[in-house]
Amino acid sequence: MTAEYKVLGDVAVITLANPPVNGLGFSTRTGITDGLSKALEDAAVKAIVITGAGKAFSGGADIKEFGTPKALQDPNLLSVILALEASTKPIVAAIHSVCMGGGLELALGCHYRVAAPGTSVALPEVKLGLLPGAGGTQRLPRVLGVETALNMIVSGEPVKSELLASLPGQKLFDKLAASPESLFEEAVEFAQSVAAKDGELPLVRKLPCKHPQGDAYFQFARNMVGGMSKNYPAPLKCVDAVQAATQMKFDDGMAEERRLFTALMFTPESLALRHLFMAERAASRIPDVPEDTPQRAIKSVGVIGAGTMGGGITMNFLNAGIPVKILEMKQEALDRGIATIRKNYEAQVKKGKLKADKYDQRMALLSTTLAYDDLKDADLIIEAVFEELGVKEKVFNELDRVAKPGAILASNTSTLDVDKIAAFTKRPQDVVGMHFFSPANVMKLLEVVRGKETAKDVLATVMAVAKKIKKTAVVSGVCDGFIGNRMIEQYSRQAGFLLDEGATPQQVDKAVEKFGFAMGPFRMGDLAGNDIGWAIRKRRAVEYPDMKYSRTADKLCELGRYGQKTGAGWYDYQAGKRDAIPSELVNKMIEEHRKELGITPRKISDEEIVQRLVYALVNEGAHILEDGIASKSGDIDMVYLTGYGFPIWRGGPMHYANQVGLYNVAEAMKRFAKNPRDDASFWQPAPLIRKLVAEGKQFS
Ligand code: T1G
Repeated sequence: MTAEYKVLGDVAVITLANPPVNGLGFSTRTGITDGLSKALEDAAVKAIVITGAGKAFSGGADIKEFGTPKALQDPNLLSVILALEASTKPIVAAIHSVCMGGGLELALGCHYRVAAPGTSVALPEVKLGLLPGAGGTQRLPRVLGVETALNMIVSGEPVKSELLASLPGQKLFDKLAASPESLFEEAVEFAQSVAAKDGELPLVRKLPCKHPQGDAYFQFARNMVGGMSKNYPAPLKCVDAVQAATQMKFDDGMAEERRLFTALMFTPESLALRHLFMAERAASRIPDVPEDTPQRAIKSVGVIGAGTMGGGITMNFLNAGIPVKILEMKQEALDRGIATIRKNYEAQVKKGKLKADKYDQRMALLSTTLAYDDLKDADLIIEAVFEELGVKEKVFNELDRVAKPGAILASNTSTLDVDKIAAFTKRPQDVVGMHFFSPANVMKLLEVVRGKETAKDVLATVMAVAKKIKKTAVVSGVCDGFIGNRMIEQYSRQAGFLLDEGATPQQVDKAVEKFGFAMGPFRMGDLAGNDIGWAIRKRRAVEYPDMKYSRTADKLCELGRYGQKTGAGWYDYQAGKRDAIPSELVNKMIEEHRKELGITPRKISDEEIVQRLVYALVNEGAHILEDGIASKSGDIDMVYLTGYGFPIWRGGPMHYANQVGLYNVAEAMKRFAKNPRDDASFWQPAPLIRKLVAEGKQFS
């Protein structure tokens, strides 16, 4: 069992011991009820303390158990909490570090709660598309008040224990320990003090739960969360559950919470969010790199290039407290780069997102140079220079000359071959790709591109650095476009073919934005710059002459319509505005082009638009798995979610394909392959998809 029992004098101690975060899985729940029985049977025991070993009191129900029989196996969490409430001896929860979800619900079933300062307290179930399902919606309002509790439940965000303990009239914490170090001792003393008390033991369930404005408040709350909830139901159900706490007897409120929770458990949105919770953490695990691989110390970073990417990359490290030296060839380039970094920080200070002293601290970590030799002590050097192999060669020749042995040499390239770049040095084992996404200080995604000689400790180090700078790092092998850009290539091709066949840019964009993408392909092109895709297509036309494309995008660029930066792209824009206005000129150009191709435009459904764009991602993603470029389908989902605006409540392209059913996806692909205007060879379902369909399996 993963809960330990011991007796200290007249106090029994039950310690949750299920690393890493004391998830309340079956073995832990059994350990708690076993310990409780022993304590109740032991006459010498006058009081009980429940605490958590390691880095958490408890991170909640064991998410890994969800959907398995164990999750409901008795003693289930509800029955454990009822047993705590029914105890005839006082139970004190000694809470430290992390007290979340079912962990907080467990503590609310205790008679008393003593917390260490600095403890993160949350009911984050809504982030999993759920709501607290073990009494959190019924008990938390009783100890914190309806509004504070509802805010915590609907946001899922953690609040520090000392802030909650300071709220007037709060009954969540009976005592705030002086420090995390003294928590346990103070909790034991507190238990001894209440053991001596006569009278009924306090139960949260018996506290009143009302809101003075009643229904009017909850209507207001529904309006507030309505926006968040248009794509997934959980936030509004949270409001329903808390309102039930103010209108029903406790046990009826609990039954209502259970009904609402159970209904959410198997919604596609919750399945998607739980998949992503696991996929995000699994992405940091590289199959052939043991988790205990020693890492290189990264105490200082060099960045080459003070342009948009170099500046953004630099900010990530400054934000994490890591000193950065930026190298440029000319002083004015350095001055421009530093000015941009300052402007970004000053904007954050102005918005109240960054304290002025923190801004100063970060800028104090920044230095500049015009000489490669000044990078000789850097532990990690990242180049963000012009995307041209010849330029990279010069940079890496210099780095090979000046960098200290063991320094990690990283390229921010988004399309070039990392193996070729590594070959510009005598230390290919120290070379890796770190592909940041623009704006590099904002976008969470980092593609870590491993060359065939990249050392395992270099990978382990870069993955740890990524976590430190708050990036979602995904390892990619070396191929054209790595994972994300290789997939968006197929997505963009389909978008072009759809125009040739009869759709308009606004119809395609609206269809995918209704599906949930942050931005459709054409609005995205206008934002990022249509000339970027144009340059890539020109390069690819040489490398892959038989790759079929629609010519519309090229024709657009030949008109100089690169997008917002030229004031016109797929859409028209009014000066200084970013609102995309459907362009008569462009739609005429598309019609003319159809005539040149001899195509009679046809009406294309939104469903076909979404399927051709999303399944193009899925088919290419399957090839990426077959080629070993990505090691797991969850990695591909993380890339597309954090780098390309795939709707989070759909779990990523590969998870979405699983939910649609790979058989149905394959059948759609076969239909698209029959379309003479399309690319029949591309639409052959990838061998991996055919294999999974034949075996009745899914992407794992
Ligand atoms: N269950 C199982 N494993 C969990 C877990 C959980 N609740 N929380 C974390 N882990 C694993 C995680 O997968 C990873 O392991 C390792 O712990 C470290 O995680 C009935 C239904 C607690 C703040 O949503 O927010 O209770 O994958 O890298 O940065 O109402 O984990 O690497 O092997 O995130 O220090 C509600 C989710 C559950 C909390 C720690 N609870 N966890 O952050 O470490 S539903 C949550 C977190 C519930 C009840 C309902 C964070 C953390 P591995 P990590 P961290």
